[in-house]
Amino acid sequence: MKVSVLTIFPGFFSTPLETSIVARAIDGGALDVELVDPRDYTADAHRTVDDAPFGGGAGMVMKVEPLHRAIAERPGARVVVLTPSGTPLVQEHLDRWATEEHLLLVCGRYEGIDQRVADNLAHEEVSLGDFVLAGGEVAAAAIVEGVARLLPGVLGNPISAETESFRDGLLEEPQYTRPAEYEGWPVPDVLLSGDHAKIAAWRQRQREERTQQRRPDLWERRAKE
Ligand code: JD2
Repeated sequence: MKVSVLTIFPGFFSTPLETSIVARAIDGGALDVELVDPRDYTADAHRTVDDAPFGGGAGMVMKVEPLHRAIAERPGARVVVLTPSGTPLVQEHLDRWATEEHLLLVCGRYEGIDQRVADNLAHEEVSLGDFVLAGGEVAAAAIVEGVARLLPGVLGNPISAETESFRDGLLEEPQYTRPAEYEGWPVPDVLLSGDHAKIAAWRQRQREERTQQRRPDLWERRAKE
């Protein structure tokens, strides 16, 4: 699949695109990432992408024209605007976008993007969560990575509905590796017992306890059984 990222900071994506899973997805041909700078779609000598907000107020707003031109040049793409006012991002978004031929992520800066972009040019507005960033780039990088790992052939073995975290609405169990004791901090005895039924039961109990304690919202809506 192709992912186009509209950003005035294309350099922000250098390391994320050259690292680990995303780099492998690109090298293997499963993923093509195109960085698009809205400044290349401006018509004035200063390559202006922002302007003062109508109605007054602090800061600047991303202009509609450069974003419109950049989006219009990529017809057929699923257009997603990153904004703190969007629907909170969940795994189902990534599952769906990983099946698209072309995803277009629109990153704002300043105080945000002229609302006419989302209202007339985009399919959805999403947020990374209830905290404030300085722009959409971190969210776009998170989406690229989350989608890349779902593409066929990118991970060693396919992600199954049974094993993937969040699919059944429970958090993952804790993981440990050698040494069995470090600085007096032991690995839970059960994991060294070799009793696979007992280990599976312990892991399930850990997942349930963690979810109840940390994510009461998930616990109430978990997949029962
Ligand atoms: C963004 C800004 C509005 C204050 C474009 C922030 C985000 N989970 C998330 N938190 N913040 C963002 C985000 C996304 C895009 C922009 N800003 C700065 N906008 C009020 C600060 C500008 C996501 N996704």
